[in-house]
Amino acid sequence: TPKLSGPELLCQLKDKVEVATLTPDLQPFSLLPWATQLPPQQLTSDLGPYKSCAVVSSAGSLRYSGLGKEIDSHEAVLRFNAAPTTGYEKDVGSKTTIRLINSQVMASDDHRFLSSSLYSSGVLVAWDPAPFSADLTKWFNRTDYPIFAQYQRYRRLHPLQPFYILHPRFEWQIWQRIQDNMAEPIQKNPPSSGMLGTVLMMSLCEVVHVYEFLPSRRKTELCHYYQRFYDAACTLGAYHPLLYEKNLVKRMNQGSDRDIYTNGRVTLPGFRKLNC
Ligand code: NCC
Repeated sequence: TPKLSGPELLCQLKDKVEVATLTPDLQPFSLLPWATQLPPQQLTSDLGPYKSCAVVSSAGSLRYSGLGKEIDSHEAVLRFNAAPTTGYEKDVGSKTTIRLINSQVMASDDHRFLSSSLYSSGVLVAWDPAPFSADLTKWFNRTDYPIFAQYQRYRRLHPLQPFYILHPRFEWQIWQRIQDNMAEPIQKNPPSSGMLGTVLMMSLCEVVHVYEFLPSRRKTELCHYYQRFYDAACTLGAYHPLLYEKNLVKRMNQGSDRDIYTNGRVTLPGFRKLNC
């Protein structure tokens, strides 16, 4: 396979990946009473367009970064899973426009998803590692974690907070972009939340800044900026094809290598701004 340039990769991503969310009209959900809890419109028609956006990875290297002010200066900020802002404002800011969560966070007792105030600000977007086919009925019958039961409970407790579920097609379309641009076969697991969130924001924003997804000089084995837990696999990947995701993002980066090294910052154009 020929190695595509950064602009070619960006156009491929724009053309072949669609940020789709579940709507009440989709089968098998349309047959279930709770389908009316799903947002009637696509996320991309409800949110944005935003001028400048920040995607804040949860990496340990954000600790002592002092990037908080810069992150909050963006019009919209996306965070992941259980990543807090309280107590870490100096390094990660305090604004949360969108929180992207995996189904494990929704289902596990330690995260107290239904009761913690961590999840109550901004727009929630959830995803679950679906079977490769992205067939909705197959997925519905075999979700990785009980995403739908938890979704219904959360909606009943917080009926006014916008809450979307990503269509599994989205995760596998991105996976395919990663695979098609790598010489070797990659593991058939969906991309990390970091990669999904980055592409999500590219579809809503004119420009996207991703923080500490490509590690800076602060690179550390500390897994998350908010936890005393060390594991190099958090940065390099194990289940997720994280190293391949990072390789792709590095190739698409329009900022300088120095920006990565000193600030852990990558700059990506929004899809709307691209001339393909
Ligand atoms: O760790 P996690 O992700 O919540 O981090 C969010 C995204 O930030 C990027 N990251 C994180 C740490 C690090 N050192 N370097 C990074 O680049 C990654 O892009 C990551 O996706 C996930 O992708 O949803 C993940 O979730 C956790 C876990 O489920 C949640 O944190 C809740 O506890 C997964 N960990 C486990 O399953 C043990 C992780 O593999 C991926």
